Amino acid sequence: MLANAEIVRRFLELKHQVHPEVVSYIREQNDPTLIDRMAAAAAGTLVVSAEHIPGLKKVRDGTRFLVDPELEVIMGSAGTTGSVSGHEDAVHYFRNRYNCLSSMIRSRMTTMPIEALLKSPHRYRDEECSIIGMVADVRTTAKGHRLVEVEDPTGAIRVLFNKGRDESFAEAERILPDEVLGVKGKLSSDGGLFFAEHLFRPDVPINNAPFKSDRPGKAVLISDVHVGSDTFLDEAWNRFADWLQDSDAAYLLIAGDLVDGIGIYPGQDNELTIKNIYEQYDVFAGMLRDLPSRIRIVAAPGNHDVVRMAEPQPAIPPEFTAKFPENCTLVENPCLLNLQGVRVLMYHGRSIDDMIGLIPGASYERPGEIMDEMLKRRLLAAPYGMRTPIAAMKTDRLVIDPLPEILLTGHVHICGITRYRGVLGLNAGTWQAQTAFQKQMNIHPTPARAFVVDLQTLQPEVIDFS
Ligand code: D5M
Ligand code: FE
Ligand code: ZN
Repeated sequence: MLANAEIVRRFLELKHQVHPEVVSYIREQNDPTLIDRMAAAAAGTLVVSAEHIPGLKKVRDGTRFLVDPELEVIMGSAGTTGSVSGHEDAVHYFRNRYNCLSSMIRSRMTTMPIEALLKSPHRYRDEECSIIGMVADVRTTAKGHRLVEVEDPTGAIRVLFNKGRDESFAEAERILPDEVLGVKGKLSSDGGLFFAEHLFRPDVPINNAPFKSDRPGKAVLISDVHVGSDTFLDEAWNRFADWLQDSDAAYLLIAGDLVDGIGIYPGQDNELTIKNIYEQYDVFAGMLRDLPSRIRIVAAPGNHDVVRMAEPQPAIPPEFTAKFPENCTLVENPCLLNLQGVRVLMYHGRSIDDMIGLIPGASYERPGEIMDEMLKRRLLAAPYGMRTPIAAMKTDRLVIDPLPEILLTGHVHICGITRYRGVLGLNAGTWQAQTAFQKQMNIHPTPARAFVVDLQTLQPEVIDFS
């Protein structure tokens, strides 16, 4: 198998730099002839990128239109999430996650059931083979290697990522509980351990081609309004509302934490200007009513809203939204929207807290990197049972499938932009100034900013109302 460094070196000899995603593609294909063919295709350009991969056509997945909707809720319309129940649903839930994500990996590699390795270890010893498993446990050994227990529906095996294997080890350090991985490697001579050589994630296909609307349309994307908090920035919001009056935006998406809520954290009472939850939603409703009625508004809940914490979170129920304007659609968290054919996956982003704690080098200052990690794993939230409560249902709504053109998150109150294999990731900041708690945690919000995305070009713009 070709190593990353070897691939890069051979391109350099041919006077080319090479994009990292091309390196991982060639490594996965394990076809050295690709290097010369691609270098030839890229003659005259310095950097070899995915567009030079022979025979690789940009593809879009799935049908865009049954009819020709302006706004369609593809997944997560109000009332679609079920109640949380028992142990059996957790089994269904993880099986569904495994099935969805393993099939994404299996389309790129030939794998065998873990059971086959366990049953005839002598047969597979010293032979390179591949498995796909969900991470049941992951830890760093005393010697600094990564030891991962992976499970498929047939069995479980311990996988060792040696810290000396530089390239796969950096990824191994980022393995999260309950993500699904493909691993290529060799069985130990006693059959008790699998030595990993390479790690594969479900990932976004390298030839993913985002859909662009064929007619004009702009969407404004925000999050974390926190109405009712004494740090809610009403003047900045008013400037935003004035700006919307004159803008040509057709959609306004709000990714949760619409209000500050009641009893969300200890001592919150002292930081509320509106201490009644109904009143908080009524004031928020009034703010939406003041926006142009031509704008289609979509609002989802976050962890400060009145619905259950466990994700998927239901839409805000009607008893709180009686005063909301008719142009506002209430949806669940997460939800998948279709705006003129452009798909937006909107997720509040609670799992970002968990991922920042688990991924070496991750920071609240750079939420875009976390969105890349979500896309690589094709999961909005990987670990089960940490700070992000997950409602185990028959299907895993936190799997990213189908791929959206835009992934919108919030929660961390810091703006971030990323573009990962054609998917635009936006973390939309907040309308709340730094709270005492955030000051204590050394979190520096970037408040009062809105993203505007042109649906014809998928180019984002940030507008600052602070
Ligand atoms: O979250 C706003 C920001 O504050 C987000 O970055 C997470 C952080 N936060 C919120 N609660 C906690 C706790 N309990 N521990 C650590 N960090 C936290 P919001 O959902 O708006 O409160
Ligand atoms: Fe928030
Ligand atoms: Zn939040």
